[in-house]
Parts: sequence; structure tokens; C-alpha cells
Amino acid sequence: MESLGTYVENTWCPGCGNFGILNAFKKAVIALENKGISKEKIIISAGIGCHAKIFDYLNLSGLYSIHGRSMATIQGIKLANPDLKVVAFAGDGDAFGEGIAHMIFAAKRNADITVIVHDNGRYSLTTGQYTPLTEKGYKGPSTPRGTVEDPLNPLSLLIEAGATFVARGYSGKIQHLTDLITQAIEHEGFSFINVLQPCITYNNTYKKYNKLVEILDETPATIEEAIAISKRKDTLPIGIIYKTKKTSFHKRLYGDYNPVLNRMSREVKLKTILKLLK
Ligand SMILES: Cc1ncc(C[n+]2csc(CCOP(=O)(O)OP(=O)(O)O)c2C)c(N)n1
Ligand code: SF4
Repeated sequence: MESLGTYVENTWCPGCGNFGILNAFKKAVIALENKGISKEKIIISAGIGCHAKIFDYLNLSGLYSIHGRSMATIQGIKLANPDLKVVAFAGDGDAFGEGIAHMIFAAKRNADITVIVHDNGRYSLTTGQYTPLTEKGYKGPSTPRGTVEDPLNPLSLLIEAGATFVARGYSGKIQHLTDLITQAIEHEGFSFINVLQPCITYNNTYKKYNKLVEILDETPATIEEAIAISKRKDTLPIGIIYKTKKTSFHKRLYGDYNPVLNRMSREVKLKTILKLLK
């Protein structure tokens, strides 16, 4: 675990759910290394927000992206070198506000990426404004009289969009979350984990989640059942909610070709250009 940490000072509020996600992710990287996937092959990206600081706290290669764009950044990395396992961290504001088009299209084309959403139901870094996942009626800095909108359901939305691995985790159940992250990264195709993440400063949901979270015994067999489970409000089921097999985007695009490993030498490139120019 220690070799996965960095020298960067951790500035998350003590008790923040992001600590559980960081620990689960480190444990998942170790589990993947034990299965033969070296950490040099695991590449990360993040948006901007409290969640995104995870990028600074992990000793892994990657590219720190901008708000709402970590899903696009990581797709580019995967397309350049499909041998890599790529993971984007996003906030719920990040992924379902400015980044929603990237989420939907990554799911639609079954891009072989993993997206981990730190769902704290708020734009926390910017002091608690409502996000597309915030509950109706929430009074915050941008909605002093309460939001009048219904929240999106991230799970059913991405199942419908074409995601082939959709899960919900809880930062308070670290071993369970570790297993979900490990399986999501191993999955070929678009994998998405919506992690229930209490923000103790702007949305302290620990009590609610400890009461309502329930581990799913098994993955629902049909898409209809998966959508029904995603929409449950009496409990919050965690686990893999939907999983199916479909050829991923880069395989459809160029089969087993790898643009980085099969790169043309400079000489061949020049000859090809000259031929085209003639
Ligand atoms: C392109 C762009 N748009 C907006 C912002 C402002 N901004 C920075 S962090 C943030 C909110 C982050 O909220 P969320 O993604 O939910 O993450 P959290 O802080 O809750 O982890 C916003 C709106 C920005 N930095 N860049
Ligand atoms: S503001 Fe909320 S999400 Fe951000 S570090 Fe503090 S507890 Fe965590």
C-alpha cells in the first residue's frame, strides 16, 4: 500500500468518504498486481473537485484532466495504447453536469474504460452547490429556496446508454468496494461504479447510508431487473447491478492493432508521406 502513496499532503476533511475510495483503490491495484496486471499498466485521470485530489495521492501514471473531461482524456489514452487499463475518477457534478455527454457517449460506444464516480451529491470543492444528482428541495448556496428539479438516476441512465458493467459501491464498505473496482478494471468494455461518498462538510450521509445500504446477493439476470434495482429507494443495493458482454470500441475500430506498439518507424512514415504526395 505504501508504495502507492505520494509525498503530497492530504487536504480532504477528516472523515471524508474519499478516504475509503482511496484505500479501496490502492487495495484493488494490489489485487490486480497479484493477478498479473502490473501497476505500470494502470493509468489514471481525474476531473477537478475534491474527488480529483485522489490523482495527487496515488503513485500511478496518468493525466490530471479538467472538470468534466477525465472520461474523454482517458478514452484518448486507451485508444492510443489499448494494452493499458485506464481509470477516470469523477465527481457527481463533474460526470453528470459538464461531463455528461462524455459519460453517455463512452457508454454508447462501450469504450474500454473504468469510471469511478465519487457521488457526494454536491459540488463540494466549490462549497456545496446542487448537482444533477442532488435530492429535490436541497437548500444550498445556488438554491437558497431549495432545488425544484428531480435528480438523475446515474445507474439506470448508463445502463440505458449502453454501459456493459454498472455497479454501486459505498465508501464505508472498503473490502466490498475493492472487489468492485478490481472487477470493473478487469472488465472489457465500459465499466462504471457509482460510489456513495459522504461529504461530512456539505452532505453528511453516513447515518442514511449505514441504514439503507444493502449488499446485493447476485447480479440481476436481466436488464429490466437491473433497472428496477437501480431505482429502488427503500434500500440502496450495492454490488454489480448490470453486466453484459459486447465488443469494445477500440476492438471494433481496429481489432488487435496498437497504435503505440505498432508505430511506423520514421523512415517508413516519411516514405509513406512521399508516396502520398506524388
Ligand atoms: C471547466 C470548468 N468548469 C467549472 C469549474 C469549476 N469547478 C471546479 S470544482 C467544481 C465542482 C466539483 O464538484 P464535483 O465534480 O461534484 O466534485 P467534488 O468536489 O464534489 O468532489 C467546479 C464546478 C472548473 N474548474 N472548470
Ligand atoms: S468538502 Fe466534502 S468532499 Fe470535500 S474533502 Fe471535505 S468532506 Fe470531502
